[in-house]
Amino acid sequence: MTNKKDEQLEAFRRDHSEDTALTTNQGLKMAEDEFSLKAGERGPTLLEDFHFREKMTHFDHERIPERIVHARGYGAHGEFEVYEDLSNYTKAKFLTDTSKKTPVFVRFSTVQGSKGSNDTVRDARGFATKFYTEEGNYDLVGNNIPVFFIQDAIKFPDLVHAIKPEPHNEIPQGGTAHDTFWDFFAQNPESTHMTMWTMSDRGLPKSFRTMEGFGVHTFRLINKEGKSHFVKFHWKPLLGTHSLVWDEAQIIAGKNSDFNREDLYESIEKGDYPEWELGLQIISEEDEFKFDFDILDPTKLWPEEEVPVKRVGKMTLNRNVDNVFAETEQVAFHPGHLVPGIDFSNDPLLQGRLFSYTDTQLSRLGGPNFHQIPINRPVCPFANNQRDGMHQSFVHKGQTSYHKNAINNNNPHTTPVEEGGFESYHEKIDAHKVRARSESFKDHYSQAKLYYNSLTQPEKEHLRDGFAFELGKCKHDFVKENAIANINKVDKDLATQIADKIGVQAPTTDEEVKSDKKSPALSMENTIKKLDTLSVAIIVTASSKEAEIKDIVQNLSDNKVNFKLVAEKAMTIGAFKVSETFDTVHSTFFDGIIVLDAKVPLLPPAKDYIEAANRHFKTIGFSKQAEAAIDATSVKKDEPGIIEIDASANNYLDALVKQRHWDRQP
Ligand code: HDD
Repeated sequence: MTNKKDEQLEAFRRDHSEDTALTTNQGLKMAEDEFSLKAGERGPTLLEDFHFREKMTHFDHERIPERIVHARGYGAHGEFEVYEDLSNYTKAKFLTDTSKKTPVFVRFSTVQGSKGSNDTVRDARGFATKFYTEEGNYDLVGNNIPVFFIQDAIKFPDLVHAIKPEPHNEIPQGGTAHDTFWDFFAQNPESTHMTMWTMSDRGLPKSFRTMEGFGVHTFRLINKEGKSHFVKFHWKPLLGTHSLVWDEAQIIAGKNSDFNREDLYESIEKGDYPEWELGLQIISEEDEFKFDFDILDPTKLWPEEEVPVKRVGKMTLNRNVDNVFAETEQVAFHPGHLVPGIDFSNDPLLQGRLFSYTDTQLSRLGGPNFHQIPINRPVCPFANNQRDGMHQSFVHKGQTSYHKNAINNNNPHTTPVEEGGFESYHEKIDAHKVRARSESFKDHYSQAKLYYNSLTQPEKEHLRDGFAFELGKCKHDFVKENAIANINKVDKDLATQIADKIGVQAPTTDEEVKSDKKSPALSMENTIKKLDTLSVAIIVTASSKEAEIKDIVQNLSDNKVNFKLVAEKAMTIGAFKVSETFDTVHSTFFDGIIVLDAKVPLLPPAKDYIEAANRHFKTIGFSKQAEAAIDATSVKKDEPGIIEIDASANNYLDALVKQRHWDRQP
């Protein structure tokens, strides 16, 4: 695969695999790189050792500040193609020309934790996409949750101070199980809706590949005639939206803190390219006030049943980075990176973001020329009169660096709108300056209730347990009580169940939203379920038969199911090399397990494999001769998803595709 971005990056790649002399940064070939220059073999190091000083100075400055939020992230390159010409809505070329493949770079992230935190924490996930279009970079800087905690960007520092580890002890890392978050939640009820999402299974994505993405804000699409439509952007994963369960997420956090990034990296290396469809929800200007929520309020979603999602294109991630620091760490996203045909709405959260993203790069990437870092460069020409600054890497020729000028024929010049120059949407504004929240932004509970109503019973229970875990860890009873009082405004039964679990007074007042309204699209039970790239651990022993393994793995492969053979220790069984062991992987890493030998549970970690798979509602297969293995555990053979497999495991695949057997829930 090569595309314009790939070609551009090629000019910056350095490959030292060929015969390469080690030099200083000035190009001086060095004869020695192991020993500093000393006064005598056993003497002190000399100040004149420029090679030592240069090497050490560079090393001392290798780290840059991590992102203030979304510090832990992982990225990949890919392409986007639009299915149909959307020029009725927008003049953005990457959304109108179906023959174009637009290079993209995507960075997924957790929000709360630091760069070294765990992948499988309970949190929202960032989903930031940079489209390198021929009209400039367009960034869609979204999350895996369609709404946000706050309505006005001026509260972002407060939110982040509350959500991050507490300042006096820097605890907790990666989650929200602490007083300041729940104090914020109770005192700032606009955060209720998003918190319902983060406490639910949505806060525990199984894979970046099985996450939805949302632009969150309402944006505008503008067509050639200057007509505007309101739009919300969605990414719909073609593998469906799937999550971990909490116990599983916690085990994985200990056994593989890189679980999500490894999954993304390896699936791209294998050629199992992750894919998402771009979805648009469109509301015409005339319909702006037709809804029972304000479309400018970022704590509100547009129910898909009321405003359908039109799938307009596909993004495929097909190339891992060459260097994580150079690309993933230095990539700088900004919701204000626009192309003609897309514009902002007056969502006050979006408006404030437009300041913050450039500002943060100045300290993170060390100055105003971060757009020149290879990963950030547009693939189209870019020129203006901005000059100098830290890390300037261009040599601008000529006498002029101002607009307008006659000396250089007024170059670089502006471009008329008809020829592709950007102009902001001509929105009419007639208003008083105020610091205020619009009346239309004041309902914080109806959509929190809509979300809760839309979940299945197991999903509701997971949500309750999420609250109980995170809130239960607070030290102050009044913080817990205030939070329960806030949840009570969504659903009294939910608040009562959580209060019972965390040992505070159940609510006595009846303040909940009275509504049965549901949006089926919000439940992950209604997502796509397919076998593609699911993974299975086949647990074998030295007495397992090659022939038996062969039929099963053939069928799994034919159905695009990944598998690993796992045993007590590394071994070979006929043509099969078993390199994974109970030490190196765990059943939590797989979507299902198959047991092929009655002796398996006699091996202590293996019994845990089977029982963990059972309590995580996964599909467990066993061969006739391994029946006794299941009998030796607490797994009940007559429960859903516990399958005595036929010769090629077809019946196992029928169960595996369901992914979880919630009806096993106690
Ligand atoms: Fe933000 C990073 C997503 C509100 C200020 N944000 C950041 C990233 C994502 C989001 C995905 C990581 C980008 C990357 O991978 O480099 N942020 C969101 C979404 C929001 C949101 C979906 C609400 C709809 N953010 C938001 C507000 C502000 C910020 C209201 C401040 C006014 N966000 C930042 C930031 C970050 C950032 C501090 C940290 C690193 C960076 O920008 O580049 O400026």
